[in-house]
Amino acid sequence: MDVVAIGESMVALVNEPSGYIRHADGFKPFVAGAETNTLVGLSRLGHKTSWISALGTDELGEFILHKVRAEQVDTTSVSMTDDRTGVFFKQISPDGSVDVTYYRENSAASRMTMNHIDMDAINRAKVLYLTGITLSLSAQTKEMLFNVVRALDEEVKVVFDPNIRLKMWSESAARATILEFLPHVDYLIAGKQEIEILLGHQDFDEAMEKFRSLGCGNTIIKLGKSGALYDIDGKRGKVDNPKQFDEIDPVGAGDAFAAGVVSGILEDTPPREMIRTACFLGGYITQFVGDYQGFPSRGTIEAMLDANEDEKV
Ligand code: KDG
Repeated sequence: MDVVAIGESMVALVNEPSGYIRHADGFKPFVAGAETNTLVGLSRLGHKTSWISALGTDELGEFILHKVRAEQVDTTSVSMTDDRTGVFFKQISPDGSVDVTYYRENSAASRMTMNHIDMDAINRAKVLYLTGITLSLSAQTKEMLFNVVRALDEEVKVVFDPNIRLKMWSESAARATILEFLPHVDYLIAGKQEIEILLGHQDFDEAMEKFRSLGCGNTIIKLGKSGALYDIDGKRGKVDNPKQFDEIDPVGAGDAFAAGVVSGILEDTPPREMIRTACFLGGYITQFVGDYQGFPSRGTIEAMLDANEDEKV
């Protein structure tokens, strides 16, 4: 396996027409989960991916399983349990902002423990992809994730996106837990607001130093429409977004960006090129409703990046 990820996926119900849910005529179901979004992207790029999670033995769980499997993500490590599958409503408000309402407390995934984890399978992968969402689900999933990274072989690279969801935990709880987790991380991918939450400032050079001193050797900081900064293998730089896209649904952008980074790690892509592709993917995906539905094929990415390079010449 190239990449294994552990995390919760839920059914997202998105109102139609878009706007306030109070005026909805119906809801369309989508699979949503930061880790599966990234795995689907990686799978569409041709990498071998596997997802570890728990779902309820219910129709929502089956819905998720069918969709994720259809994307060639291996689901043999997904446990079907007696708890419920999580669900949430996602409203794309008239001003374009996104509002989510979760119904995920005591969900099947929030009750995962080390009993759901096959460490041998994880240790055979090249990359383990994790997000802070799993640290925030419950005390039990937090303990599980710390145990996983402690039992991990050194050769497996941990890529981590804090994905701080303030509906899940407070800033102080997120800060304390994530800073404790970082020594186990090889590549941190964080947004600028997350740097502020973690360190109380947005001095990005200082942030990179700090993360390195904590034991996390590589940092990527996402700057939204302004591109991204990186400190990878001792090389630092800034990449502008190769293209600006018309945004319809921003959710999933960070997960597509992460797919670009993980794919670059797997293919040994030089840092600047890796981050340029990640920025492209993060922007591209926002043109489509749904977290991963619009994720492009490798051919589309290469053609658009090449065309863009030509325009600049
Ligand atoms: O990154 C997108 C995810 O945030 C979304 O799909 C839902 O996983 C989710 C969460 O926990 O918010």
